[in-house]
Amino acid sequence: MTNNAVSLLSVPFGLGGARQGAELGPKALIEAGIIRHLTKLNIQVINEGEVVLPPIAAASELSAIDTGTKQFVSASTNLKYLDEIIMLNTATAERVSNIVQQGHFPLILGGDHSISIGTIAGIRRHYRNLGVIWFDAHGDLNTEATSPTGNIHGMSLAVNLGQGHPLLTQIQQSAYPIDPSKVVIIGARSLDQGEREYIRSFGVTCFTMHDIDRKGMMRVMEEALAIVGNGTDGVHLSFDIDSLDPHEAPGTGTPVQGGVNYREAHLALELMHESGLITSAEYVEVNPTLDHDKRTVRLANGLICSLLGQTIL
Ligand code: EXY
Ligand code: MN
Ligand code: MN
Ligand code: MN
Repeated sequence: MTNNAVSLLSVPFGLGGARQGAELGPKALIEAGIIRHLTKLNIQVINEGEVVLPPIAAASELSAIDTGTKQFVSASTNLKYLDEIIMLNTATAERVSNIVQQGHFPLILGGDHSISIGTIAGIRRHYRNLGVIWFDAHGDLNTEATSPTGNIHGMSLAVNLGQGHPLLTQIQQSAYPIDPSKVVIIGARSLDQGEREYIRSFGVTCFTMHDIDRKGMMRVMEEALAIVGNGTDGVHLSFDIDSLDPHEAPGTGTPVQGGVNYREAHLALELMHESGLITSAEYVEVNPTLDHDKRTVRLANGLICSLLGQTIL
């Protein structure tokens, strides 16, 4: 990564998740000093401000245009907050695309993981062969047909691979598709049946916690980076803080025990930095209302710094 300039974009949105609070993530990360920390690493940080959800009247208009008939699509589906998520991600894609256009490194602060529908849509307008590293306890590979909850943060990787509700997949219109064989999930330990089937049939690579236990994080990252670096022209990191163990990162809405530990996570991000492959990143699912001692916010800030070149010595 060139690291000349990092454009920091906040997406304070939490309606894609199961509980409130992820919308407070960006503010907490900034208050904990992320801009100061990155500046200390000699990185020029441009604070691009927030993506705000346009008024919902506009959302219903957009849905009406796209469907031709319906006023509110949410009424016709089990997907929660579909109108809001379409609006938010359409706006996010535009903002992220502009950042890439300017040649800056997009660093996006979420927000729940549904925001990656917009971030990756924006990035993909500029990369013909984008690789993706998806750090997560979950697969986020559900669709309307397989989701046990209707929460769209559990569907965002599927949407990015072209699967799911047409009003979500159309946000990527005019962008290059992502090849599932260039997508690597790391840290998974909670996969629904439909997600397992998707991983097998579409050739997504998934390093589960079992693989991390057996091979160690070092080897997992070497294999992951070899996959996403092969024949791609950019690699996006989508980092869900719930990939970490809840002891290390309690401040998240869908914690799953048995996760990545503090040093494994730092090692992974240090290796991503060393690889020079990462061209954009987002950090999502930090929920400050569940983070009573600010442990998760501090850890997330440290993990951003590791990705962008901070070393111990
Ligand atoms: N698989 C479950 C669902 O689809 O509802 C849980 C998804 C949680 C998604 C989190 C953010 O990564
Ligand atoms: Mn996720
Ligand atoms: Mn997750
Ligand atoms: Mn989780």
